[in-house]
Amino acid sequence: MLPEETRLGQKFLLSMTLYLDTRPAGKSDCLEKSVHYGEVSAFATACMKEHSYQLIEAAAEHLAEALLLRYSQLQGLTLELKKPWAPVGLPLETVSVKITRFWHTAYLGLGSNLGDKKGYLDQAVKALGARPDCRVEKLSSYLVTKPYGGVEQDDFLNACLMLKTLLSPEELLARLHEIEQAAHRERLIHWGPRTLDLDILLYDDLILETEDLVIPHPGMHLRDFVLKPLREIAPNKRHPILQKTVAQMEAELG
Ligand code: PH2
Ligand code: MG
Ligand code: MG
Repeated sequence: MLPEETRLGQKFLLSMTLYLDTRPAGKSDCLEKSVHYGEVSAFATACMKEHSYQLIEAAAEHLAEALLLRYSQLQGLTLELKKPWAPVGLPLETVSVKITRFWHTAYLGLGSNLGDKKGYLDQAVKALGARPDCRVEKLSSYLVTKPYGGVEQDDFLNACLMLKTLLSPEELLARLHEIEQAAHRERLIHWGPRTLDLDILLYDDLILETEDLVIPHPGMHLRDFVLKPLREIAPNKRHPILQKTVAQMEAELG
């Protein structure tokens, strides 16, 4: 934050724990099946030298993301960034931040019942995969479904997808809203016709209730238009509260 800190540059001490499956490299004795720690160290050093930040929080966050994007075998990492001789006027050796960041798995529901329905779903899938922090891993077929919930309206086209993401649930929700807005989604009638609706169904095994976001999606186990496409891509995924698999929930709905 201090002008002379950015002008002179800073020394940092970096410590990392990388999480990946070491078994393939362990069995084959083949470096390509693991992550080269020398390369990682050089990459982290270059990344730290290339960028300048106000905060060690920002430096750590950016470095963690750069590493997770660069090394596809990494499932996650813990990174501690220590700054020696911080100008606090006390005999502190270091100040530091220590963060843990992982790839997460989210299941999303997609729906459209206005205009070019298939076009809107295609556009959403493309937009979700457009940034490096989200990867669409599986996509169900598109199913024509009858409107659920009592509002008289056109049939829906629904689908589900599996997403690998570095985004937090709140960030993912904001990203979904951006994509809905780009599809000219207008929130006129509650549960009424929409060009594009994107819902977070599941996020890892997380149970979350905030004012803006409830995970698992509270109605998912009651909706055929969610469970049918979801069963195509994740029949054995278990609902973290109901403790039932997607296939079980669908069978019980009848
Ligand atoms: N979405 C709703 C309300 N009703 N019905 C179907 N068939 N498909 C939907 O995606 C859907 C619905 C509110 O999001
Ligand atoms: Mg919905
Ligand atoms: Mg919605």
